[in-house]
This record gives sequence, structure tokens and C-alpha cells, in this order.
Amino acid sequence: MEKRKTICPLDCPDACGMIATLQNGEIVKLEGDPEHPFTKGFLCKKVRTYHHRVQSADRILFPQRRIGKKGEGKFERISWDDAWQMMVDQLTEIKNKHGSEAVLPYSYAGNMGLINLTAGNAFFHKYGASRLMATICSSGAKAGWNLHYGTLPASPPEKALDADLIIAWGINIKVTNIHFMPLVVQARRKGSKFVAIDPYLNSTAQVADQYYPVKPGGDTALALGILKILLESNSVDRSFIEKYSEGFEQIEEYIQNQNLENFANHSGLSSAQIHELAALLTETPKTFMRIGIGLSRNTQGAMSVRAITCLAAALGLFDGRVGGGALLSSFSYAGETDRLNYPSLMEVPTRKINMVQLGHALTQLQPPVKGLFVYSSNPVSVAPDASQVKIGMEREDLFTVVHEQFLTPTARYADLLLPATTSFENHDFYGGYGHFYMARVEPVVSNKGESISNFELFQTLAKKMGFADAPFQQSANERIDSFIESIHGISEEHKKQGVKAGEILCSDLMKSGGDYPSFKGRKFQFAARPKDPTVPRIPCLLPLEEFDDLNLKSRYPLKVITPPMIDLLNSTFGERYQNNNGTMLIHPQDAKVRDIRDGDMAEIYNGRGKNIRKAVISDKTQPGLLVVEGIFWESESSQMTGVNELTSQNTTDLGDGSTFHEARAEVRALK
Ligand SMILES: Nc1nc2c(c(=O)[nH]1)N[C@H]1C(S)=C(S)[C@@H](COP(=O)(O)OP(=O)(O)OC[C@H]3O[C@@H](n4cnc5c(=O)[nH]c(N)nc54)[C@H](O)[C@@H]3O)O[C@H]1N2
Ligand SMILES: Nc1nc2c(c(=O)[nH]1)N[C@H]1C(S)=C(S)[C@@H](COP(=O)(O)OP(=O)(O)OC[C@H]3O[C@@H](n4cnc5c(=O)[nH]c(N)nc54)[C@H](O)[C@@H]3O)O[C@H]1N2
Ligand SMILES: [Mo]
Repeated sequence: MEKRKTICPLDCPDACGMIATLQNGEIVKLEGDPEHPFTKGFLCKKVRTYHHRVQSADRILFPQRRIGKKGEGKFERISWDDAWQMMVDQLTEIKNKHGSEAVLPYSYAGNMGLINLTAGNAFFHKYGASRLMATICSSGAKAGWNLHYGTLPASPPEKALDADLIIAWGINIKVTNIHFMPLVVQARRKGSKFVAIDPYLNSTAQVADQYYPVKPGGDTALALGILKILLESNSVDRSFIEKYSEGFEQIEEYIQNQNLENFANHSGLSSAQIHELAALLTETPKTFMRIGIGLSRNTQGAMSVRAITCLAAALGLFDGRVGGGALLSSFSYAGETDRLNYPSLMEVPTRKINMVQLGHALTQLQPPVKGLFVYSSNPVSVAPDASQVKIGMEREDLFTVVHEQFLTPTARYADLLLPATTSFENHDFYGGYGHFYMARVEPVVSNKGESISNFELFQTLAKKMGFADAPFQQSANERIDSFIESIHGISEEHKKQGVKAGEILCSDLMKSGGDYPSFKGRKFQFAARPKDPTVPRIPCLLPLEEFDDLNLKSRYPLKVITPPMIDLLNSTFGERYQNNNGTMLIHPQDAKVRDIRDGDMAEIYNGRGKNIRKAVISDKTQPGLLVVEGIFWESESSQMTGVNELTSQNTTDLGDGSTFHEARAEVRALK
């Protein structure tokens, strides 16, 4: 039996090395690649059976045209020739009648392969479409981190092996970054402590030595509270601060004028707990912070990342010490993204539309969106304020193309539904955002049915539209080669010789990751210089838009966070759990006053919509906080509601990011 190496395409920090075993041209087994230096031979449960997804009878295998109502999911098969003609006709007509900006491409990270991830950008630049701001995931967190730390590589996760204290701060490692867990296990064998800071006792916090139930949005207060204690006990790292940073005195001045009780109140922890954490950090110079994106998904989320990053720097964790550091995203390589996106094809800069505000874009925006082109994303399920998204998707005057593998809730609204390959059928190049490794892949199996990759879709469509520019003549491999040449992090030798498929490269940037002394003259900026002068230069306490809104609080007293569920990857694999509503964690006190019993079906609702879930009564969550895990597909049993009916189109304080963990709601049992 033949074995071929590939990389998991899913949007996850681990970007696992995989080995596919083939029999008669089909994948019969998927295993972790033991030679992958970070993921070292094991796969998560959901991906171990990914080949069933590749071969599934439910895959979309042919182009189809809608014959039912939008959302109903009724289609008839058409030929690719008819599909191309329909796209060319509609794109031409929309451009002539409404201007090219009336078309909105909507894509995200269903497939993290760089070539397919960015495949539509050249095409839509040439066409002159509106530009989608890729903000749904980490743009708030990254904006916060970059403001103080700069766009430099972060600490490699492997540093945690030598740490005496590892902190999982707003990240559910056992669910969303499982290959970091073996590092934690090994460090603990050598005596390291493991601490989790999270609003609920998630599966990672359950195995921690100590758990701190911070309020959602309370991390800025917590980090600054710790810093206040460190300052008072003279435990900050003055040597790092003097040599490798600027502006610390501004934070110092702010903190001196605040009292610890206030920080404690805003963090949801007691002063004693903050003292305990400060003491632990003071005693443990080898501290590694694994910071999650979760804590940034609120309207002061970039601020939380800012405060934690500044705390890490004040402790000197970026001085290159063994076992010390902090990792949000690895930023492990940088290449010329123009070689993927070709912005030069855009004749005039077109309008930008925030993907977090798709609901607004489809229902309110002027001039209106008339054509929506969705690929590698399932916005009906994943975008916030889903009831608005659906109202928009139902518009009869909106022409919607969806390029998909499965009949997702979004695909049901397509006028034209196109079959997409899986990553196993593609050429591509992958990096990881939780480590420093990269790899190139070749197809493992041939295209199923009449499916085509994102890359082939847009290259062909460009030709059908008469776009003759050079980028549209490239093959996938030519584009990969061109991008590889530009990557900082790939050795000159590799650039010259080329990168072979299946080979796993380590970024050169790993050596300097998290180590300011090696960043030659760059200084950590405690007092940042945000472009927007209304943004504070230092991390400080500011109210949250929805949680701290008193009017909303009186109507919707409960806070809601919506973190990932272990067996789903965002909404991918939703097809495996149809008619499963998922659960809602509710604290016993909140359940009691609402007469909700364990196992009841409950309706969580607010002014935007509702979601029906099975109640799990548990003190793993705090009083006043509902934890709603997982983006299950809208289904009959959930009365066609999804978790994102509850979430808002509000954005983060910086980076225009999503605020999935800041909604207010009320809940009642469905009896
Ligand atoms: N199994 C699985 N793995 C995944 C995903 C998935 O859906 N399923 N999604 C992938 C993607 S796209 C991403 S971006 C990553 C995201 O992975 P993470 O970086 O882990 O981010 P989140 O999952 O949003 O949230 C992580 C934790 O943050 C907590 N949290 C929420 N609000 C706050 C807060 O204000 N403060 C603190 N301290 N904690 C808070 C949540 O309770 C949750 O436990 O995971 C990837 N991996
Ligand atoms: N409530 C709530 N909502 C969230 C989050 C949350 O924590 N809570 N997390 C948010 C985050 S972090 C993210 S990153 C977004 C993710 O949002 P999306 O990027 O939309 O992620 P998925 O839900 O995984 O949907 C990806 C779709 O792409 C399809 N696909 C996969 N590969 C390909 C391909 O090569 N070509 C094409 N055409 N299609 C392909 C898959 O079948 C799948 O349906 O969701 C966000 N939404
Ligand atoms: Mo994400």
C-alpha cells in the first residue's frame, strides 16, 4: 500500500503533518506523521477520519443550480459550461448595472493552504469587487500584540519544555491546540506548574494545577493588577525594561494611580488571587505564557492582549531566557503576499467591507451588494448576528455563488452551487500559526466528481472573463514557487533548490522567536503609537460595549461566550452532527431561579435572535455566564437557529475583529 505525506488544511495552530495510506487510489487510513517535528505523529479525533469526508456520498460533486426557495437547499445538476456561462453573465450584468463593487467575495479559512486560501484575490482585484476585511478570527488579537511587540516572531512553543510555569491564558489547549499539550506534560514531569486563566473550567483548566476564573473581558484588569503588585514589590525585570524597551514609565504612572481593589473587581478575581498569581510569577522566572485568541473576542479584546503582552515584557520573558516567553501566534515566516494577492490588478482602490458585519453589508449597505461569492467559508453559521445574515441571503435580488464540499447552511442559499476539492486533491503550501514549520504538498488523490480547487476555479473564471494578466496564467506550482522565493524564514539554500513536496521546513525565524536581544535594535514599546490617536498608548481599563451596557444588562442579565467544541472545527464537520443542538453550560444558581433542570432544552435569546441548546447545569461556569460551545449547523431540532444568532456585529477595540465572546442574553426552559 502506498503512503503519501500531506498537511492538515484546517484552521488550527497545529497544521499537522499527516500520512495517508492509499489503496486503489483511495485513502484508507490517515495517521499523524511521526517525522513532523511539532505534531509528532498524532492527529486529533476529528481529523483521523477526515478521509471519510473526502470520500463521503454527501459531497457536492457537480455544479448545481437552485430550483427551490433560497435556504431550502433544492438544486438541479448543470454542466460546468453552463455554470461558467452563468457566472460570466451575472458578473458582467452586475458590473454594467451597479458597478463592480456590488460584488462581494466572502472567504475565510476552510482550507489554510496559502494558494487556495488566497485564490480569489487576484480575480476580484481585477474585476474591481469590494474587498473583504479578513477580520473574523484573530485580527483584534494580532493588532493588540503587534502594537507593543511589533511584527516579529513570537516565542517558539518548544520553549515551554524548559519552563517552570506554563500559563494557558484564554486558550483551551486540549481542544484548539492539542499538540502543545505534550510539551505541558513533559514540562510538568520536570516539575513545572500549569495554570489556566479562563471564564469557565474548560477541559484544559480541568487538568491544570491552578485555575483562575477571570470574568470574560477581565484580563486587562488582571494583568494590570498583577503588574501593580510586581511594581510595588520591585519584581519587574528592570534590566530588560532598560535595555530592550521604551515607555515603561507611562504604564507605571497609570498603575500607581489605580487601586488593586478596582483591578480585582474588574477582573472577577479577589485581590488575594491576584497576589497569588503575582507571587507565582515573581518566584518563577522561567514562565511561558500560551495566550489564546479567545480572550480577544470582545470589544476590549485587543486591550486584553496588550495588557498581557506588556506584563510578559515587564517580567522580562522576551529576553531570550531558557524556558521563558509568550506565544499568541507564531508569526513564523513572512513573505511577499503581493505574490499571492496581486493588488496591482486593482485599477482603483475599492471599498472595504468587514466580514464580521456581513449582516449589515447584505441588509443595509449602500450602494447594495448584488453579488456574493462564497468559498472556503460558511458565513450563515460562522458570522455573527446570523439572523441578519439570513435576511440578507434571502434577498431575491442577490446573486449568490457558493463553492463548497458539503451542503452547508450557507450552500442552501446559493443560486449557483459549485463543487470544491478537499486539500487532499490540491497542490499547496502550509505554514502553522502555533509553531515554526512549513510544508509543500501535492495531491494525494485525484479530484472527486467534477470538483475543482479554489485556485482552478478562479484561474478558469479569469480566462472566461477575458482577463489575460500574467497571474492568471500561472499554475498552482508556479505560484507556490514564486511565493517561496520571497519568504523570510526559508533558507537561501532551499530557495535556490526549491522546496520538495512532503518536506517539512523549519523557519529560520525560530532562532530569534521571542528574543528581543536578537532583534537588533528593536525595542518593546510599552507606550505604543497607535495610528488612531483616540486609542490609548498604554493598556488601561475601559468599559465593554455589550457587557457593560446597563440597558442591555437589565433586559439580558446573562453573559454568553461561544468557544469551540472539540469535535467541530468552527462549523466544519457540522455535517456529522446534524440535528445535534449542542449544549449550554449554566451555573446552578442561574438555573434554579429560572426553573431550568439538567437536560432541559432551553432557549437562549436576546434582541438579535435565539439558539436552542440542551442545558447542562454545572459550576464549571460562573454565576451569570452561559457557555455555548460549538458552531453546530442550523437544524430542524434547533428550529433552524445557530449560536451566532446571539452574537453581535460589534468589533474589537483595534483590528476590526469579531466579538464572539461578548453577548448578553436571557434563557428559559422549553417545557
Ligand atoms: N477543536 C477545535 N479546534 C479549533 C477550533 C475549533 O472550532 N475546534 N477553531 C480553530 C480556530 S479558527 C481558532 S482561531 C482557534 C481558537 O482557539 P483559542 O485561541 O483557544 O480561542 P477560543 O477558542 O475562541 O477561546 C479559547 C478560550 O478563551 C476563553 N475566553 C473567552 N473569553 C475570554 C476572556 O475574556 N478572557 C479569558 N481569559 N478567556 C476567555 C474561552 O472560554 C475558551 O476557553 O482554535 C482553532 N482550533
Ligand atoms: N460563535 C462563534 N462563531 C465563530 C467562532 C467562535 O468561536 N464562536 N470562531 C470564529 C473563527 S475563529 C473563525 S476562524 C471563523 C471560521 O469561519 P470559516 O472559515 O467559515 O470556517 P468553517 O466553519 O470551518 O467553514 C469553512 C468551510 O469551507 C469549506 N471548505 C474547506 N476547504 C475548502 C476549499 O478548499 N474550498 C472551498 N471552496 N471550500 C472549502 C468547508 O467545507 C467549510 O464548510 O468562524 C468564526 N465564528
Ligand atoms: Mo479562527
